Amino acid sequence: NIPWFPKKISDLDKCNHLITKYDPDLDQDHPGFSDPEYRKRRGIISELAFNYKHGDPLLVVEYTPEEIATWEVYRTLNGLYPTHACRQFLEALGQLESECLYGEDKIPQLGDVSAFLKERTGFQLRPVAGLLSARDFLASLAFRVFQCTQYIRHPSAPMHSPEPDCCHELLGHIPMLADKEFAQFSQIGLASLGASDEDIEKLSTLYWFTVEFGLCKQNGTVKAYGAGLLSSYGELLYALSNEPQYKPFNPAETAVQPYQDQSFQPVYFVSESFEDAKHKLRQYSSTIQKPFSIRYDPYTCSMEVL
Ligand code: H2B
Ligand code: FE
Repeated sequence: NIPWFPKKISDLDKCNHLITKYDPDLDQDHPGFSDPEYRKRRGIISELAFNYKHGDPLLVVEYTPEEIATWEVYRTLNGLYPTHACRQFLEALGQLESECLYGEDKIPQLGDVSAFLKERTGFQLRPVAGLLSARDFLASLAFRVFQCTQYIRHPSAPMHSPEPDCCHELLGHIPMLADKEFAQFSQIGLASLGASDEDIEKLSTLYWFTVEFGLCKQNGTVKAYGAGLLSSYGELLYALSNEPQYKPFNPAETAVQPYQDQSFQPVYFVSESFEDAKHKLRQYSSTIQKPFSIRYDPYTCSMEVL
C-alpha cells in the first residue's frame, strides 16, 4: 500500500490537486472574494494552468495596468534586500535584472524565467492554478519542476496574500532556485515520493521552516533565504528583528514544530549554511522508512525505483 507517485516527468500532469481553503471563490476572507472582476480574471489565468500538459510552452499573460501596478511590491521589497537577503538571493536577482527579466515596470513571464533557471540549475516551471497539495507539490520538486502560480494578488492588499501568487513565486522562490546548492534541497522532494501521510506532513513542515521561512548565517550575521520572508516586507523586517525566537536548524526537531499560516512565525530556524542544511536534511531523509529506494535519472527525467 505505497501511495501512488509520479515515475516520469509527464506524470506531473496528474499532480494537480488543489487545496481550496484560500481560493478567492470559496474563502470569504480573501480580499478578492467580493470582487467579481478579479475572480473572473483569476478564472482565465487558472484555465491556462488546468489545460497545461508537460512539454507545452508556457503561455504569456498580458497583464493589465492594474496588475502591473500591484507589482510595485517589487520596488518596496528591493529596498530591504541588500541588508536582509542572503548572498545567493542577491546574486541571482542581480542576474535576473541584468538580463532584463526582472524590472519594476513589468511582471516577469514564466517562460523567460523557466529558461533562466533551466540554464543554471535545471529547474523548470509549470503553471499551477493555486495552492497545491503538499504531496503533489513536493513530488514535482523531485523532478526539479517548480509549480508556479501566474496570477497576481488583489490590488486592495498588495503587501499580503493569503495564498501563493506570482509576486511570492517570482520574488521569493525564483532567485533561490537559481542557486545550485539550494536547488539540491529539492531532494526533499525525492524523500516525499511514496511516503506515508505522516512523513509528508513532516517534510512539509521542514519545507515551511526552510524554503519558506528559513534564515541562515552569513559572515557572522543572520540573513533570510525563505521565500515567505523575501516576498513579505513586514515579515522580512520582523524575522530579522530581535523579537522572534531563533532555533538552530535540526530536521528532527524542525519537522514537528507547529506552524501557522495566518500571521508571522513566532520561531525561525537558523542554518549554519546551505551546505550544512543540505547535509542534515539528507541525513534526516535517510531515516524515512520506505520499502524501496529511489534515484532520479536526469537523462530520461524519470525515477528509478530500486
Ligand atoms: N502550492 C503552491 N502552488 N505553491 C507553494 O509554494 C506550495 C504549494 N507550497 N503547496 C507547498 C504546498 C508547501 O507549503 C508544503 C510542501 O506543504
Ligand atoms: Fe512558497
